[in-house]
Amino acid sequence: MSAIVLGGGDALLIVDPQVDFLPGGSLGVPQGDAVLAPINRLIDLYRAHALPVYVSRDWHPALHCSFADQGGPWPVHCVAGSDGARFAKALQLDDAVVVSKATTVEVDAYSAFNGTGLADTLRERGIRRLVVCGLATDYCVLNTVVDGLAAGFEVLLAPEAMRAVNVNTGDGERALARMLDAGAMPVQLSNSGLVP
Ligand code: VGL
Ligand code: ZN
Repeated sequence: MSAIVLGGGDALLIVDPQVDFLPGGSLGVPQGDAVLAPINRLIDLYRAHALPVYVSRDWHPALHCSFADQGGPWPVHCVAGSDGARFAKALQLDDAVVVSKATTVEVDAYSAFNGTGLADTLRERGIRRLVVCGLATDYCVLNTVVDGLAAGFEVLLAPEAMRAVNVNTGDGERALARMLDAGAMPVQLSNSGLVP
């Protein structure tokens, strides 16, 4: 299978690769650390083509409505400025564009497009196609992909570079099926780049 040709309209979007979502973190995703090596390969690939890298981060206020102590579904995680909100140290994100999301106390936002202006930012830069990867498949990746497609972007998915929380068994597989259903295309990393 021949590699997908990357060019001017392409960008990489890494969703929430943060310490709290890694094993040992307050909302640790099972095998979440398995995404780090493939994400670094994606970063290298996009940099080699001089293409931009975007990285979103969950960036909650201390009393966020999604936290269990405020009546929400999740343990406290990714409080803005905290150690748990930092990007995984193993990632080479130096020149990535950072998109902070879910920053308001009273609303949660799983999607990197929700309330961030990301769609306009990407359009202004001529970006038409994204590879999306990161954490977690069944929440922030899913919602980011669905919103990105609805906003008119072509979306490629790198399943090897994402992992699911799986609150219910099978959530990750169902999320993947929904993303493909919505029009995303799965890709794999190979020595020659991205292949369908
Ligand atoms: C996420 C649960 C709560 C995610 C964020 O990044 O997928 N999941 N907040
Ligand atoms: Zn969150």
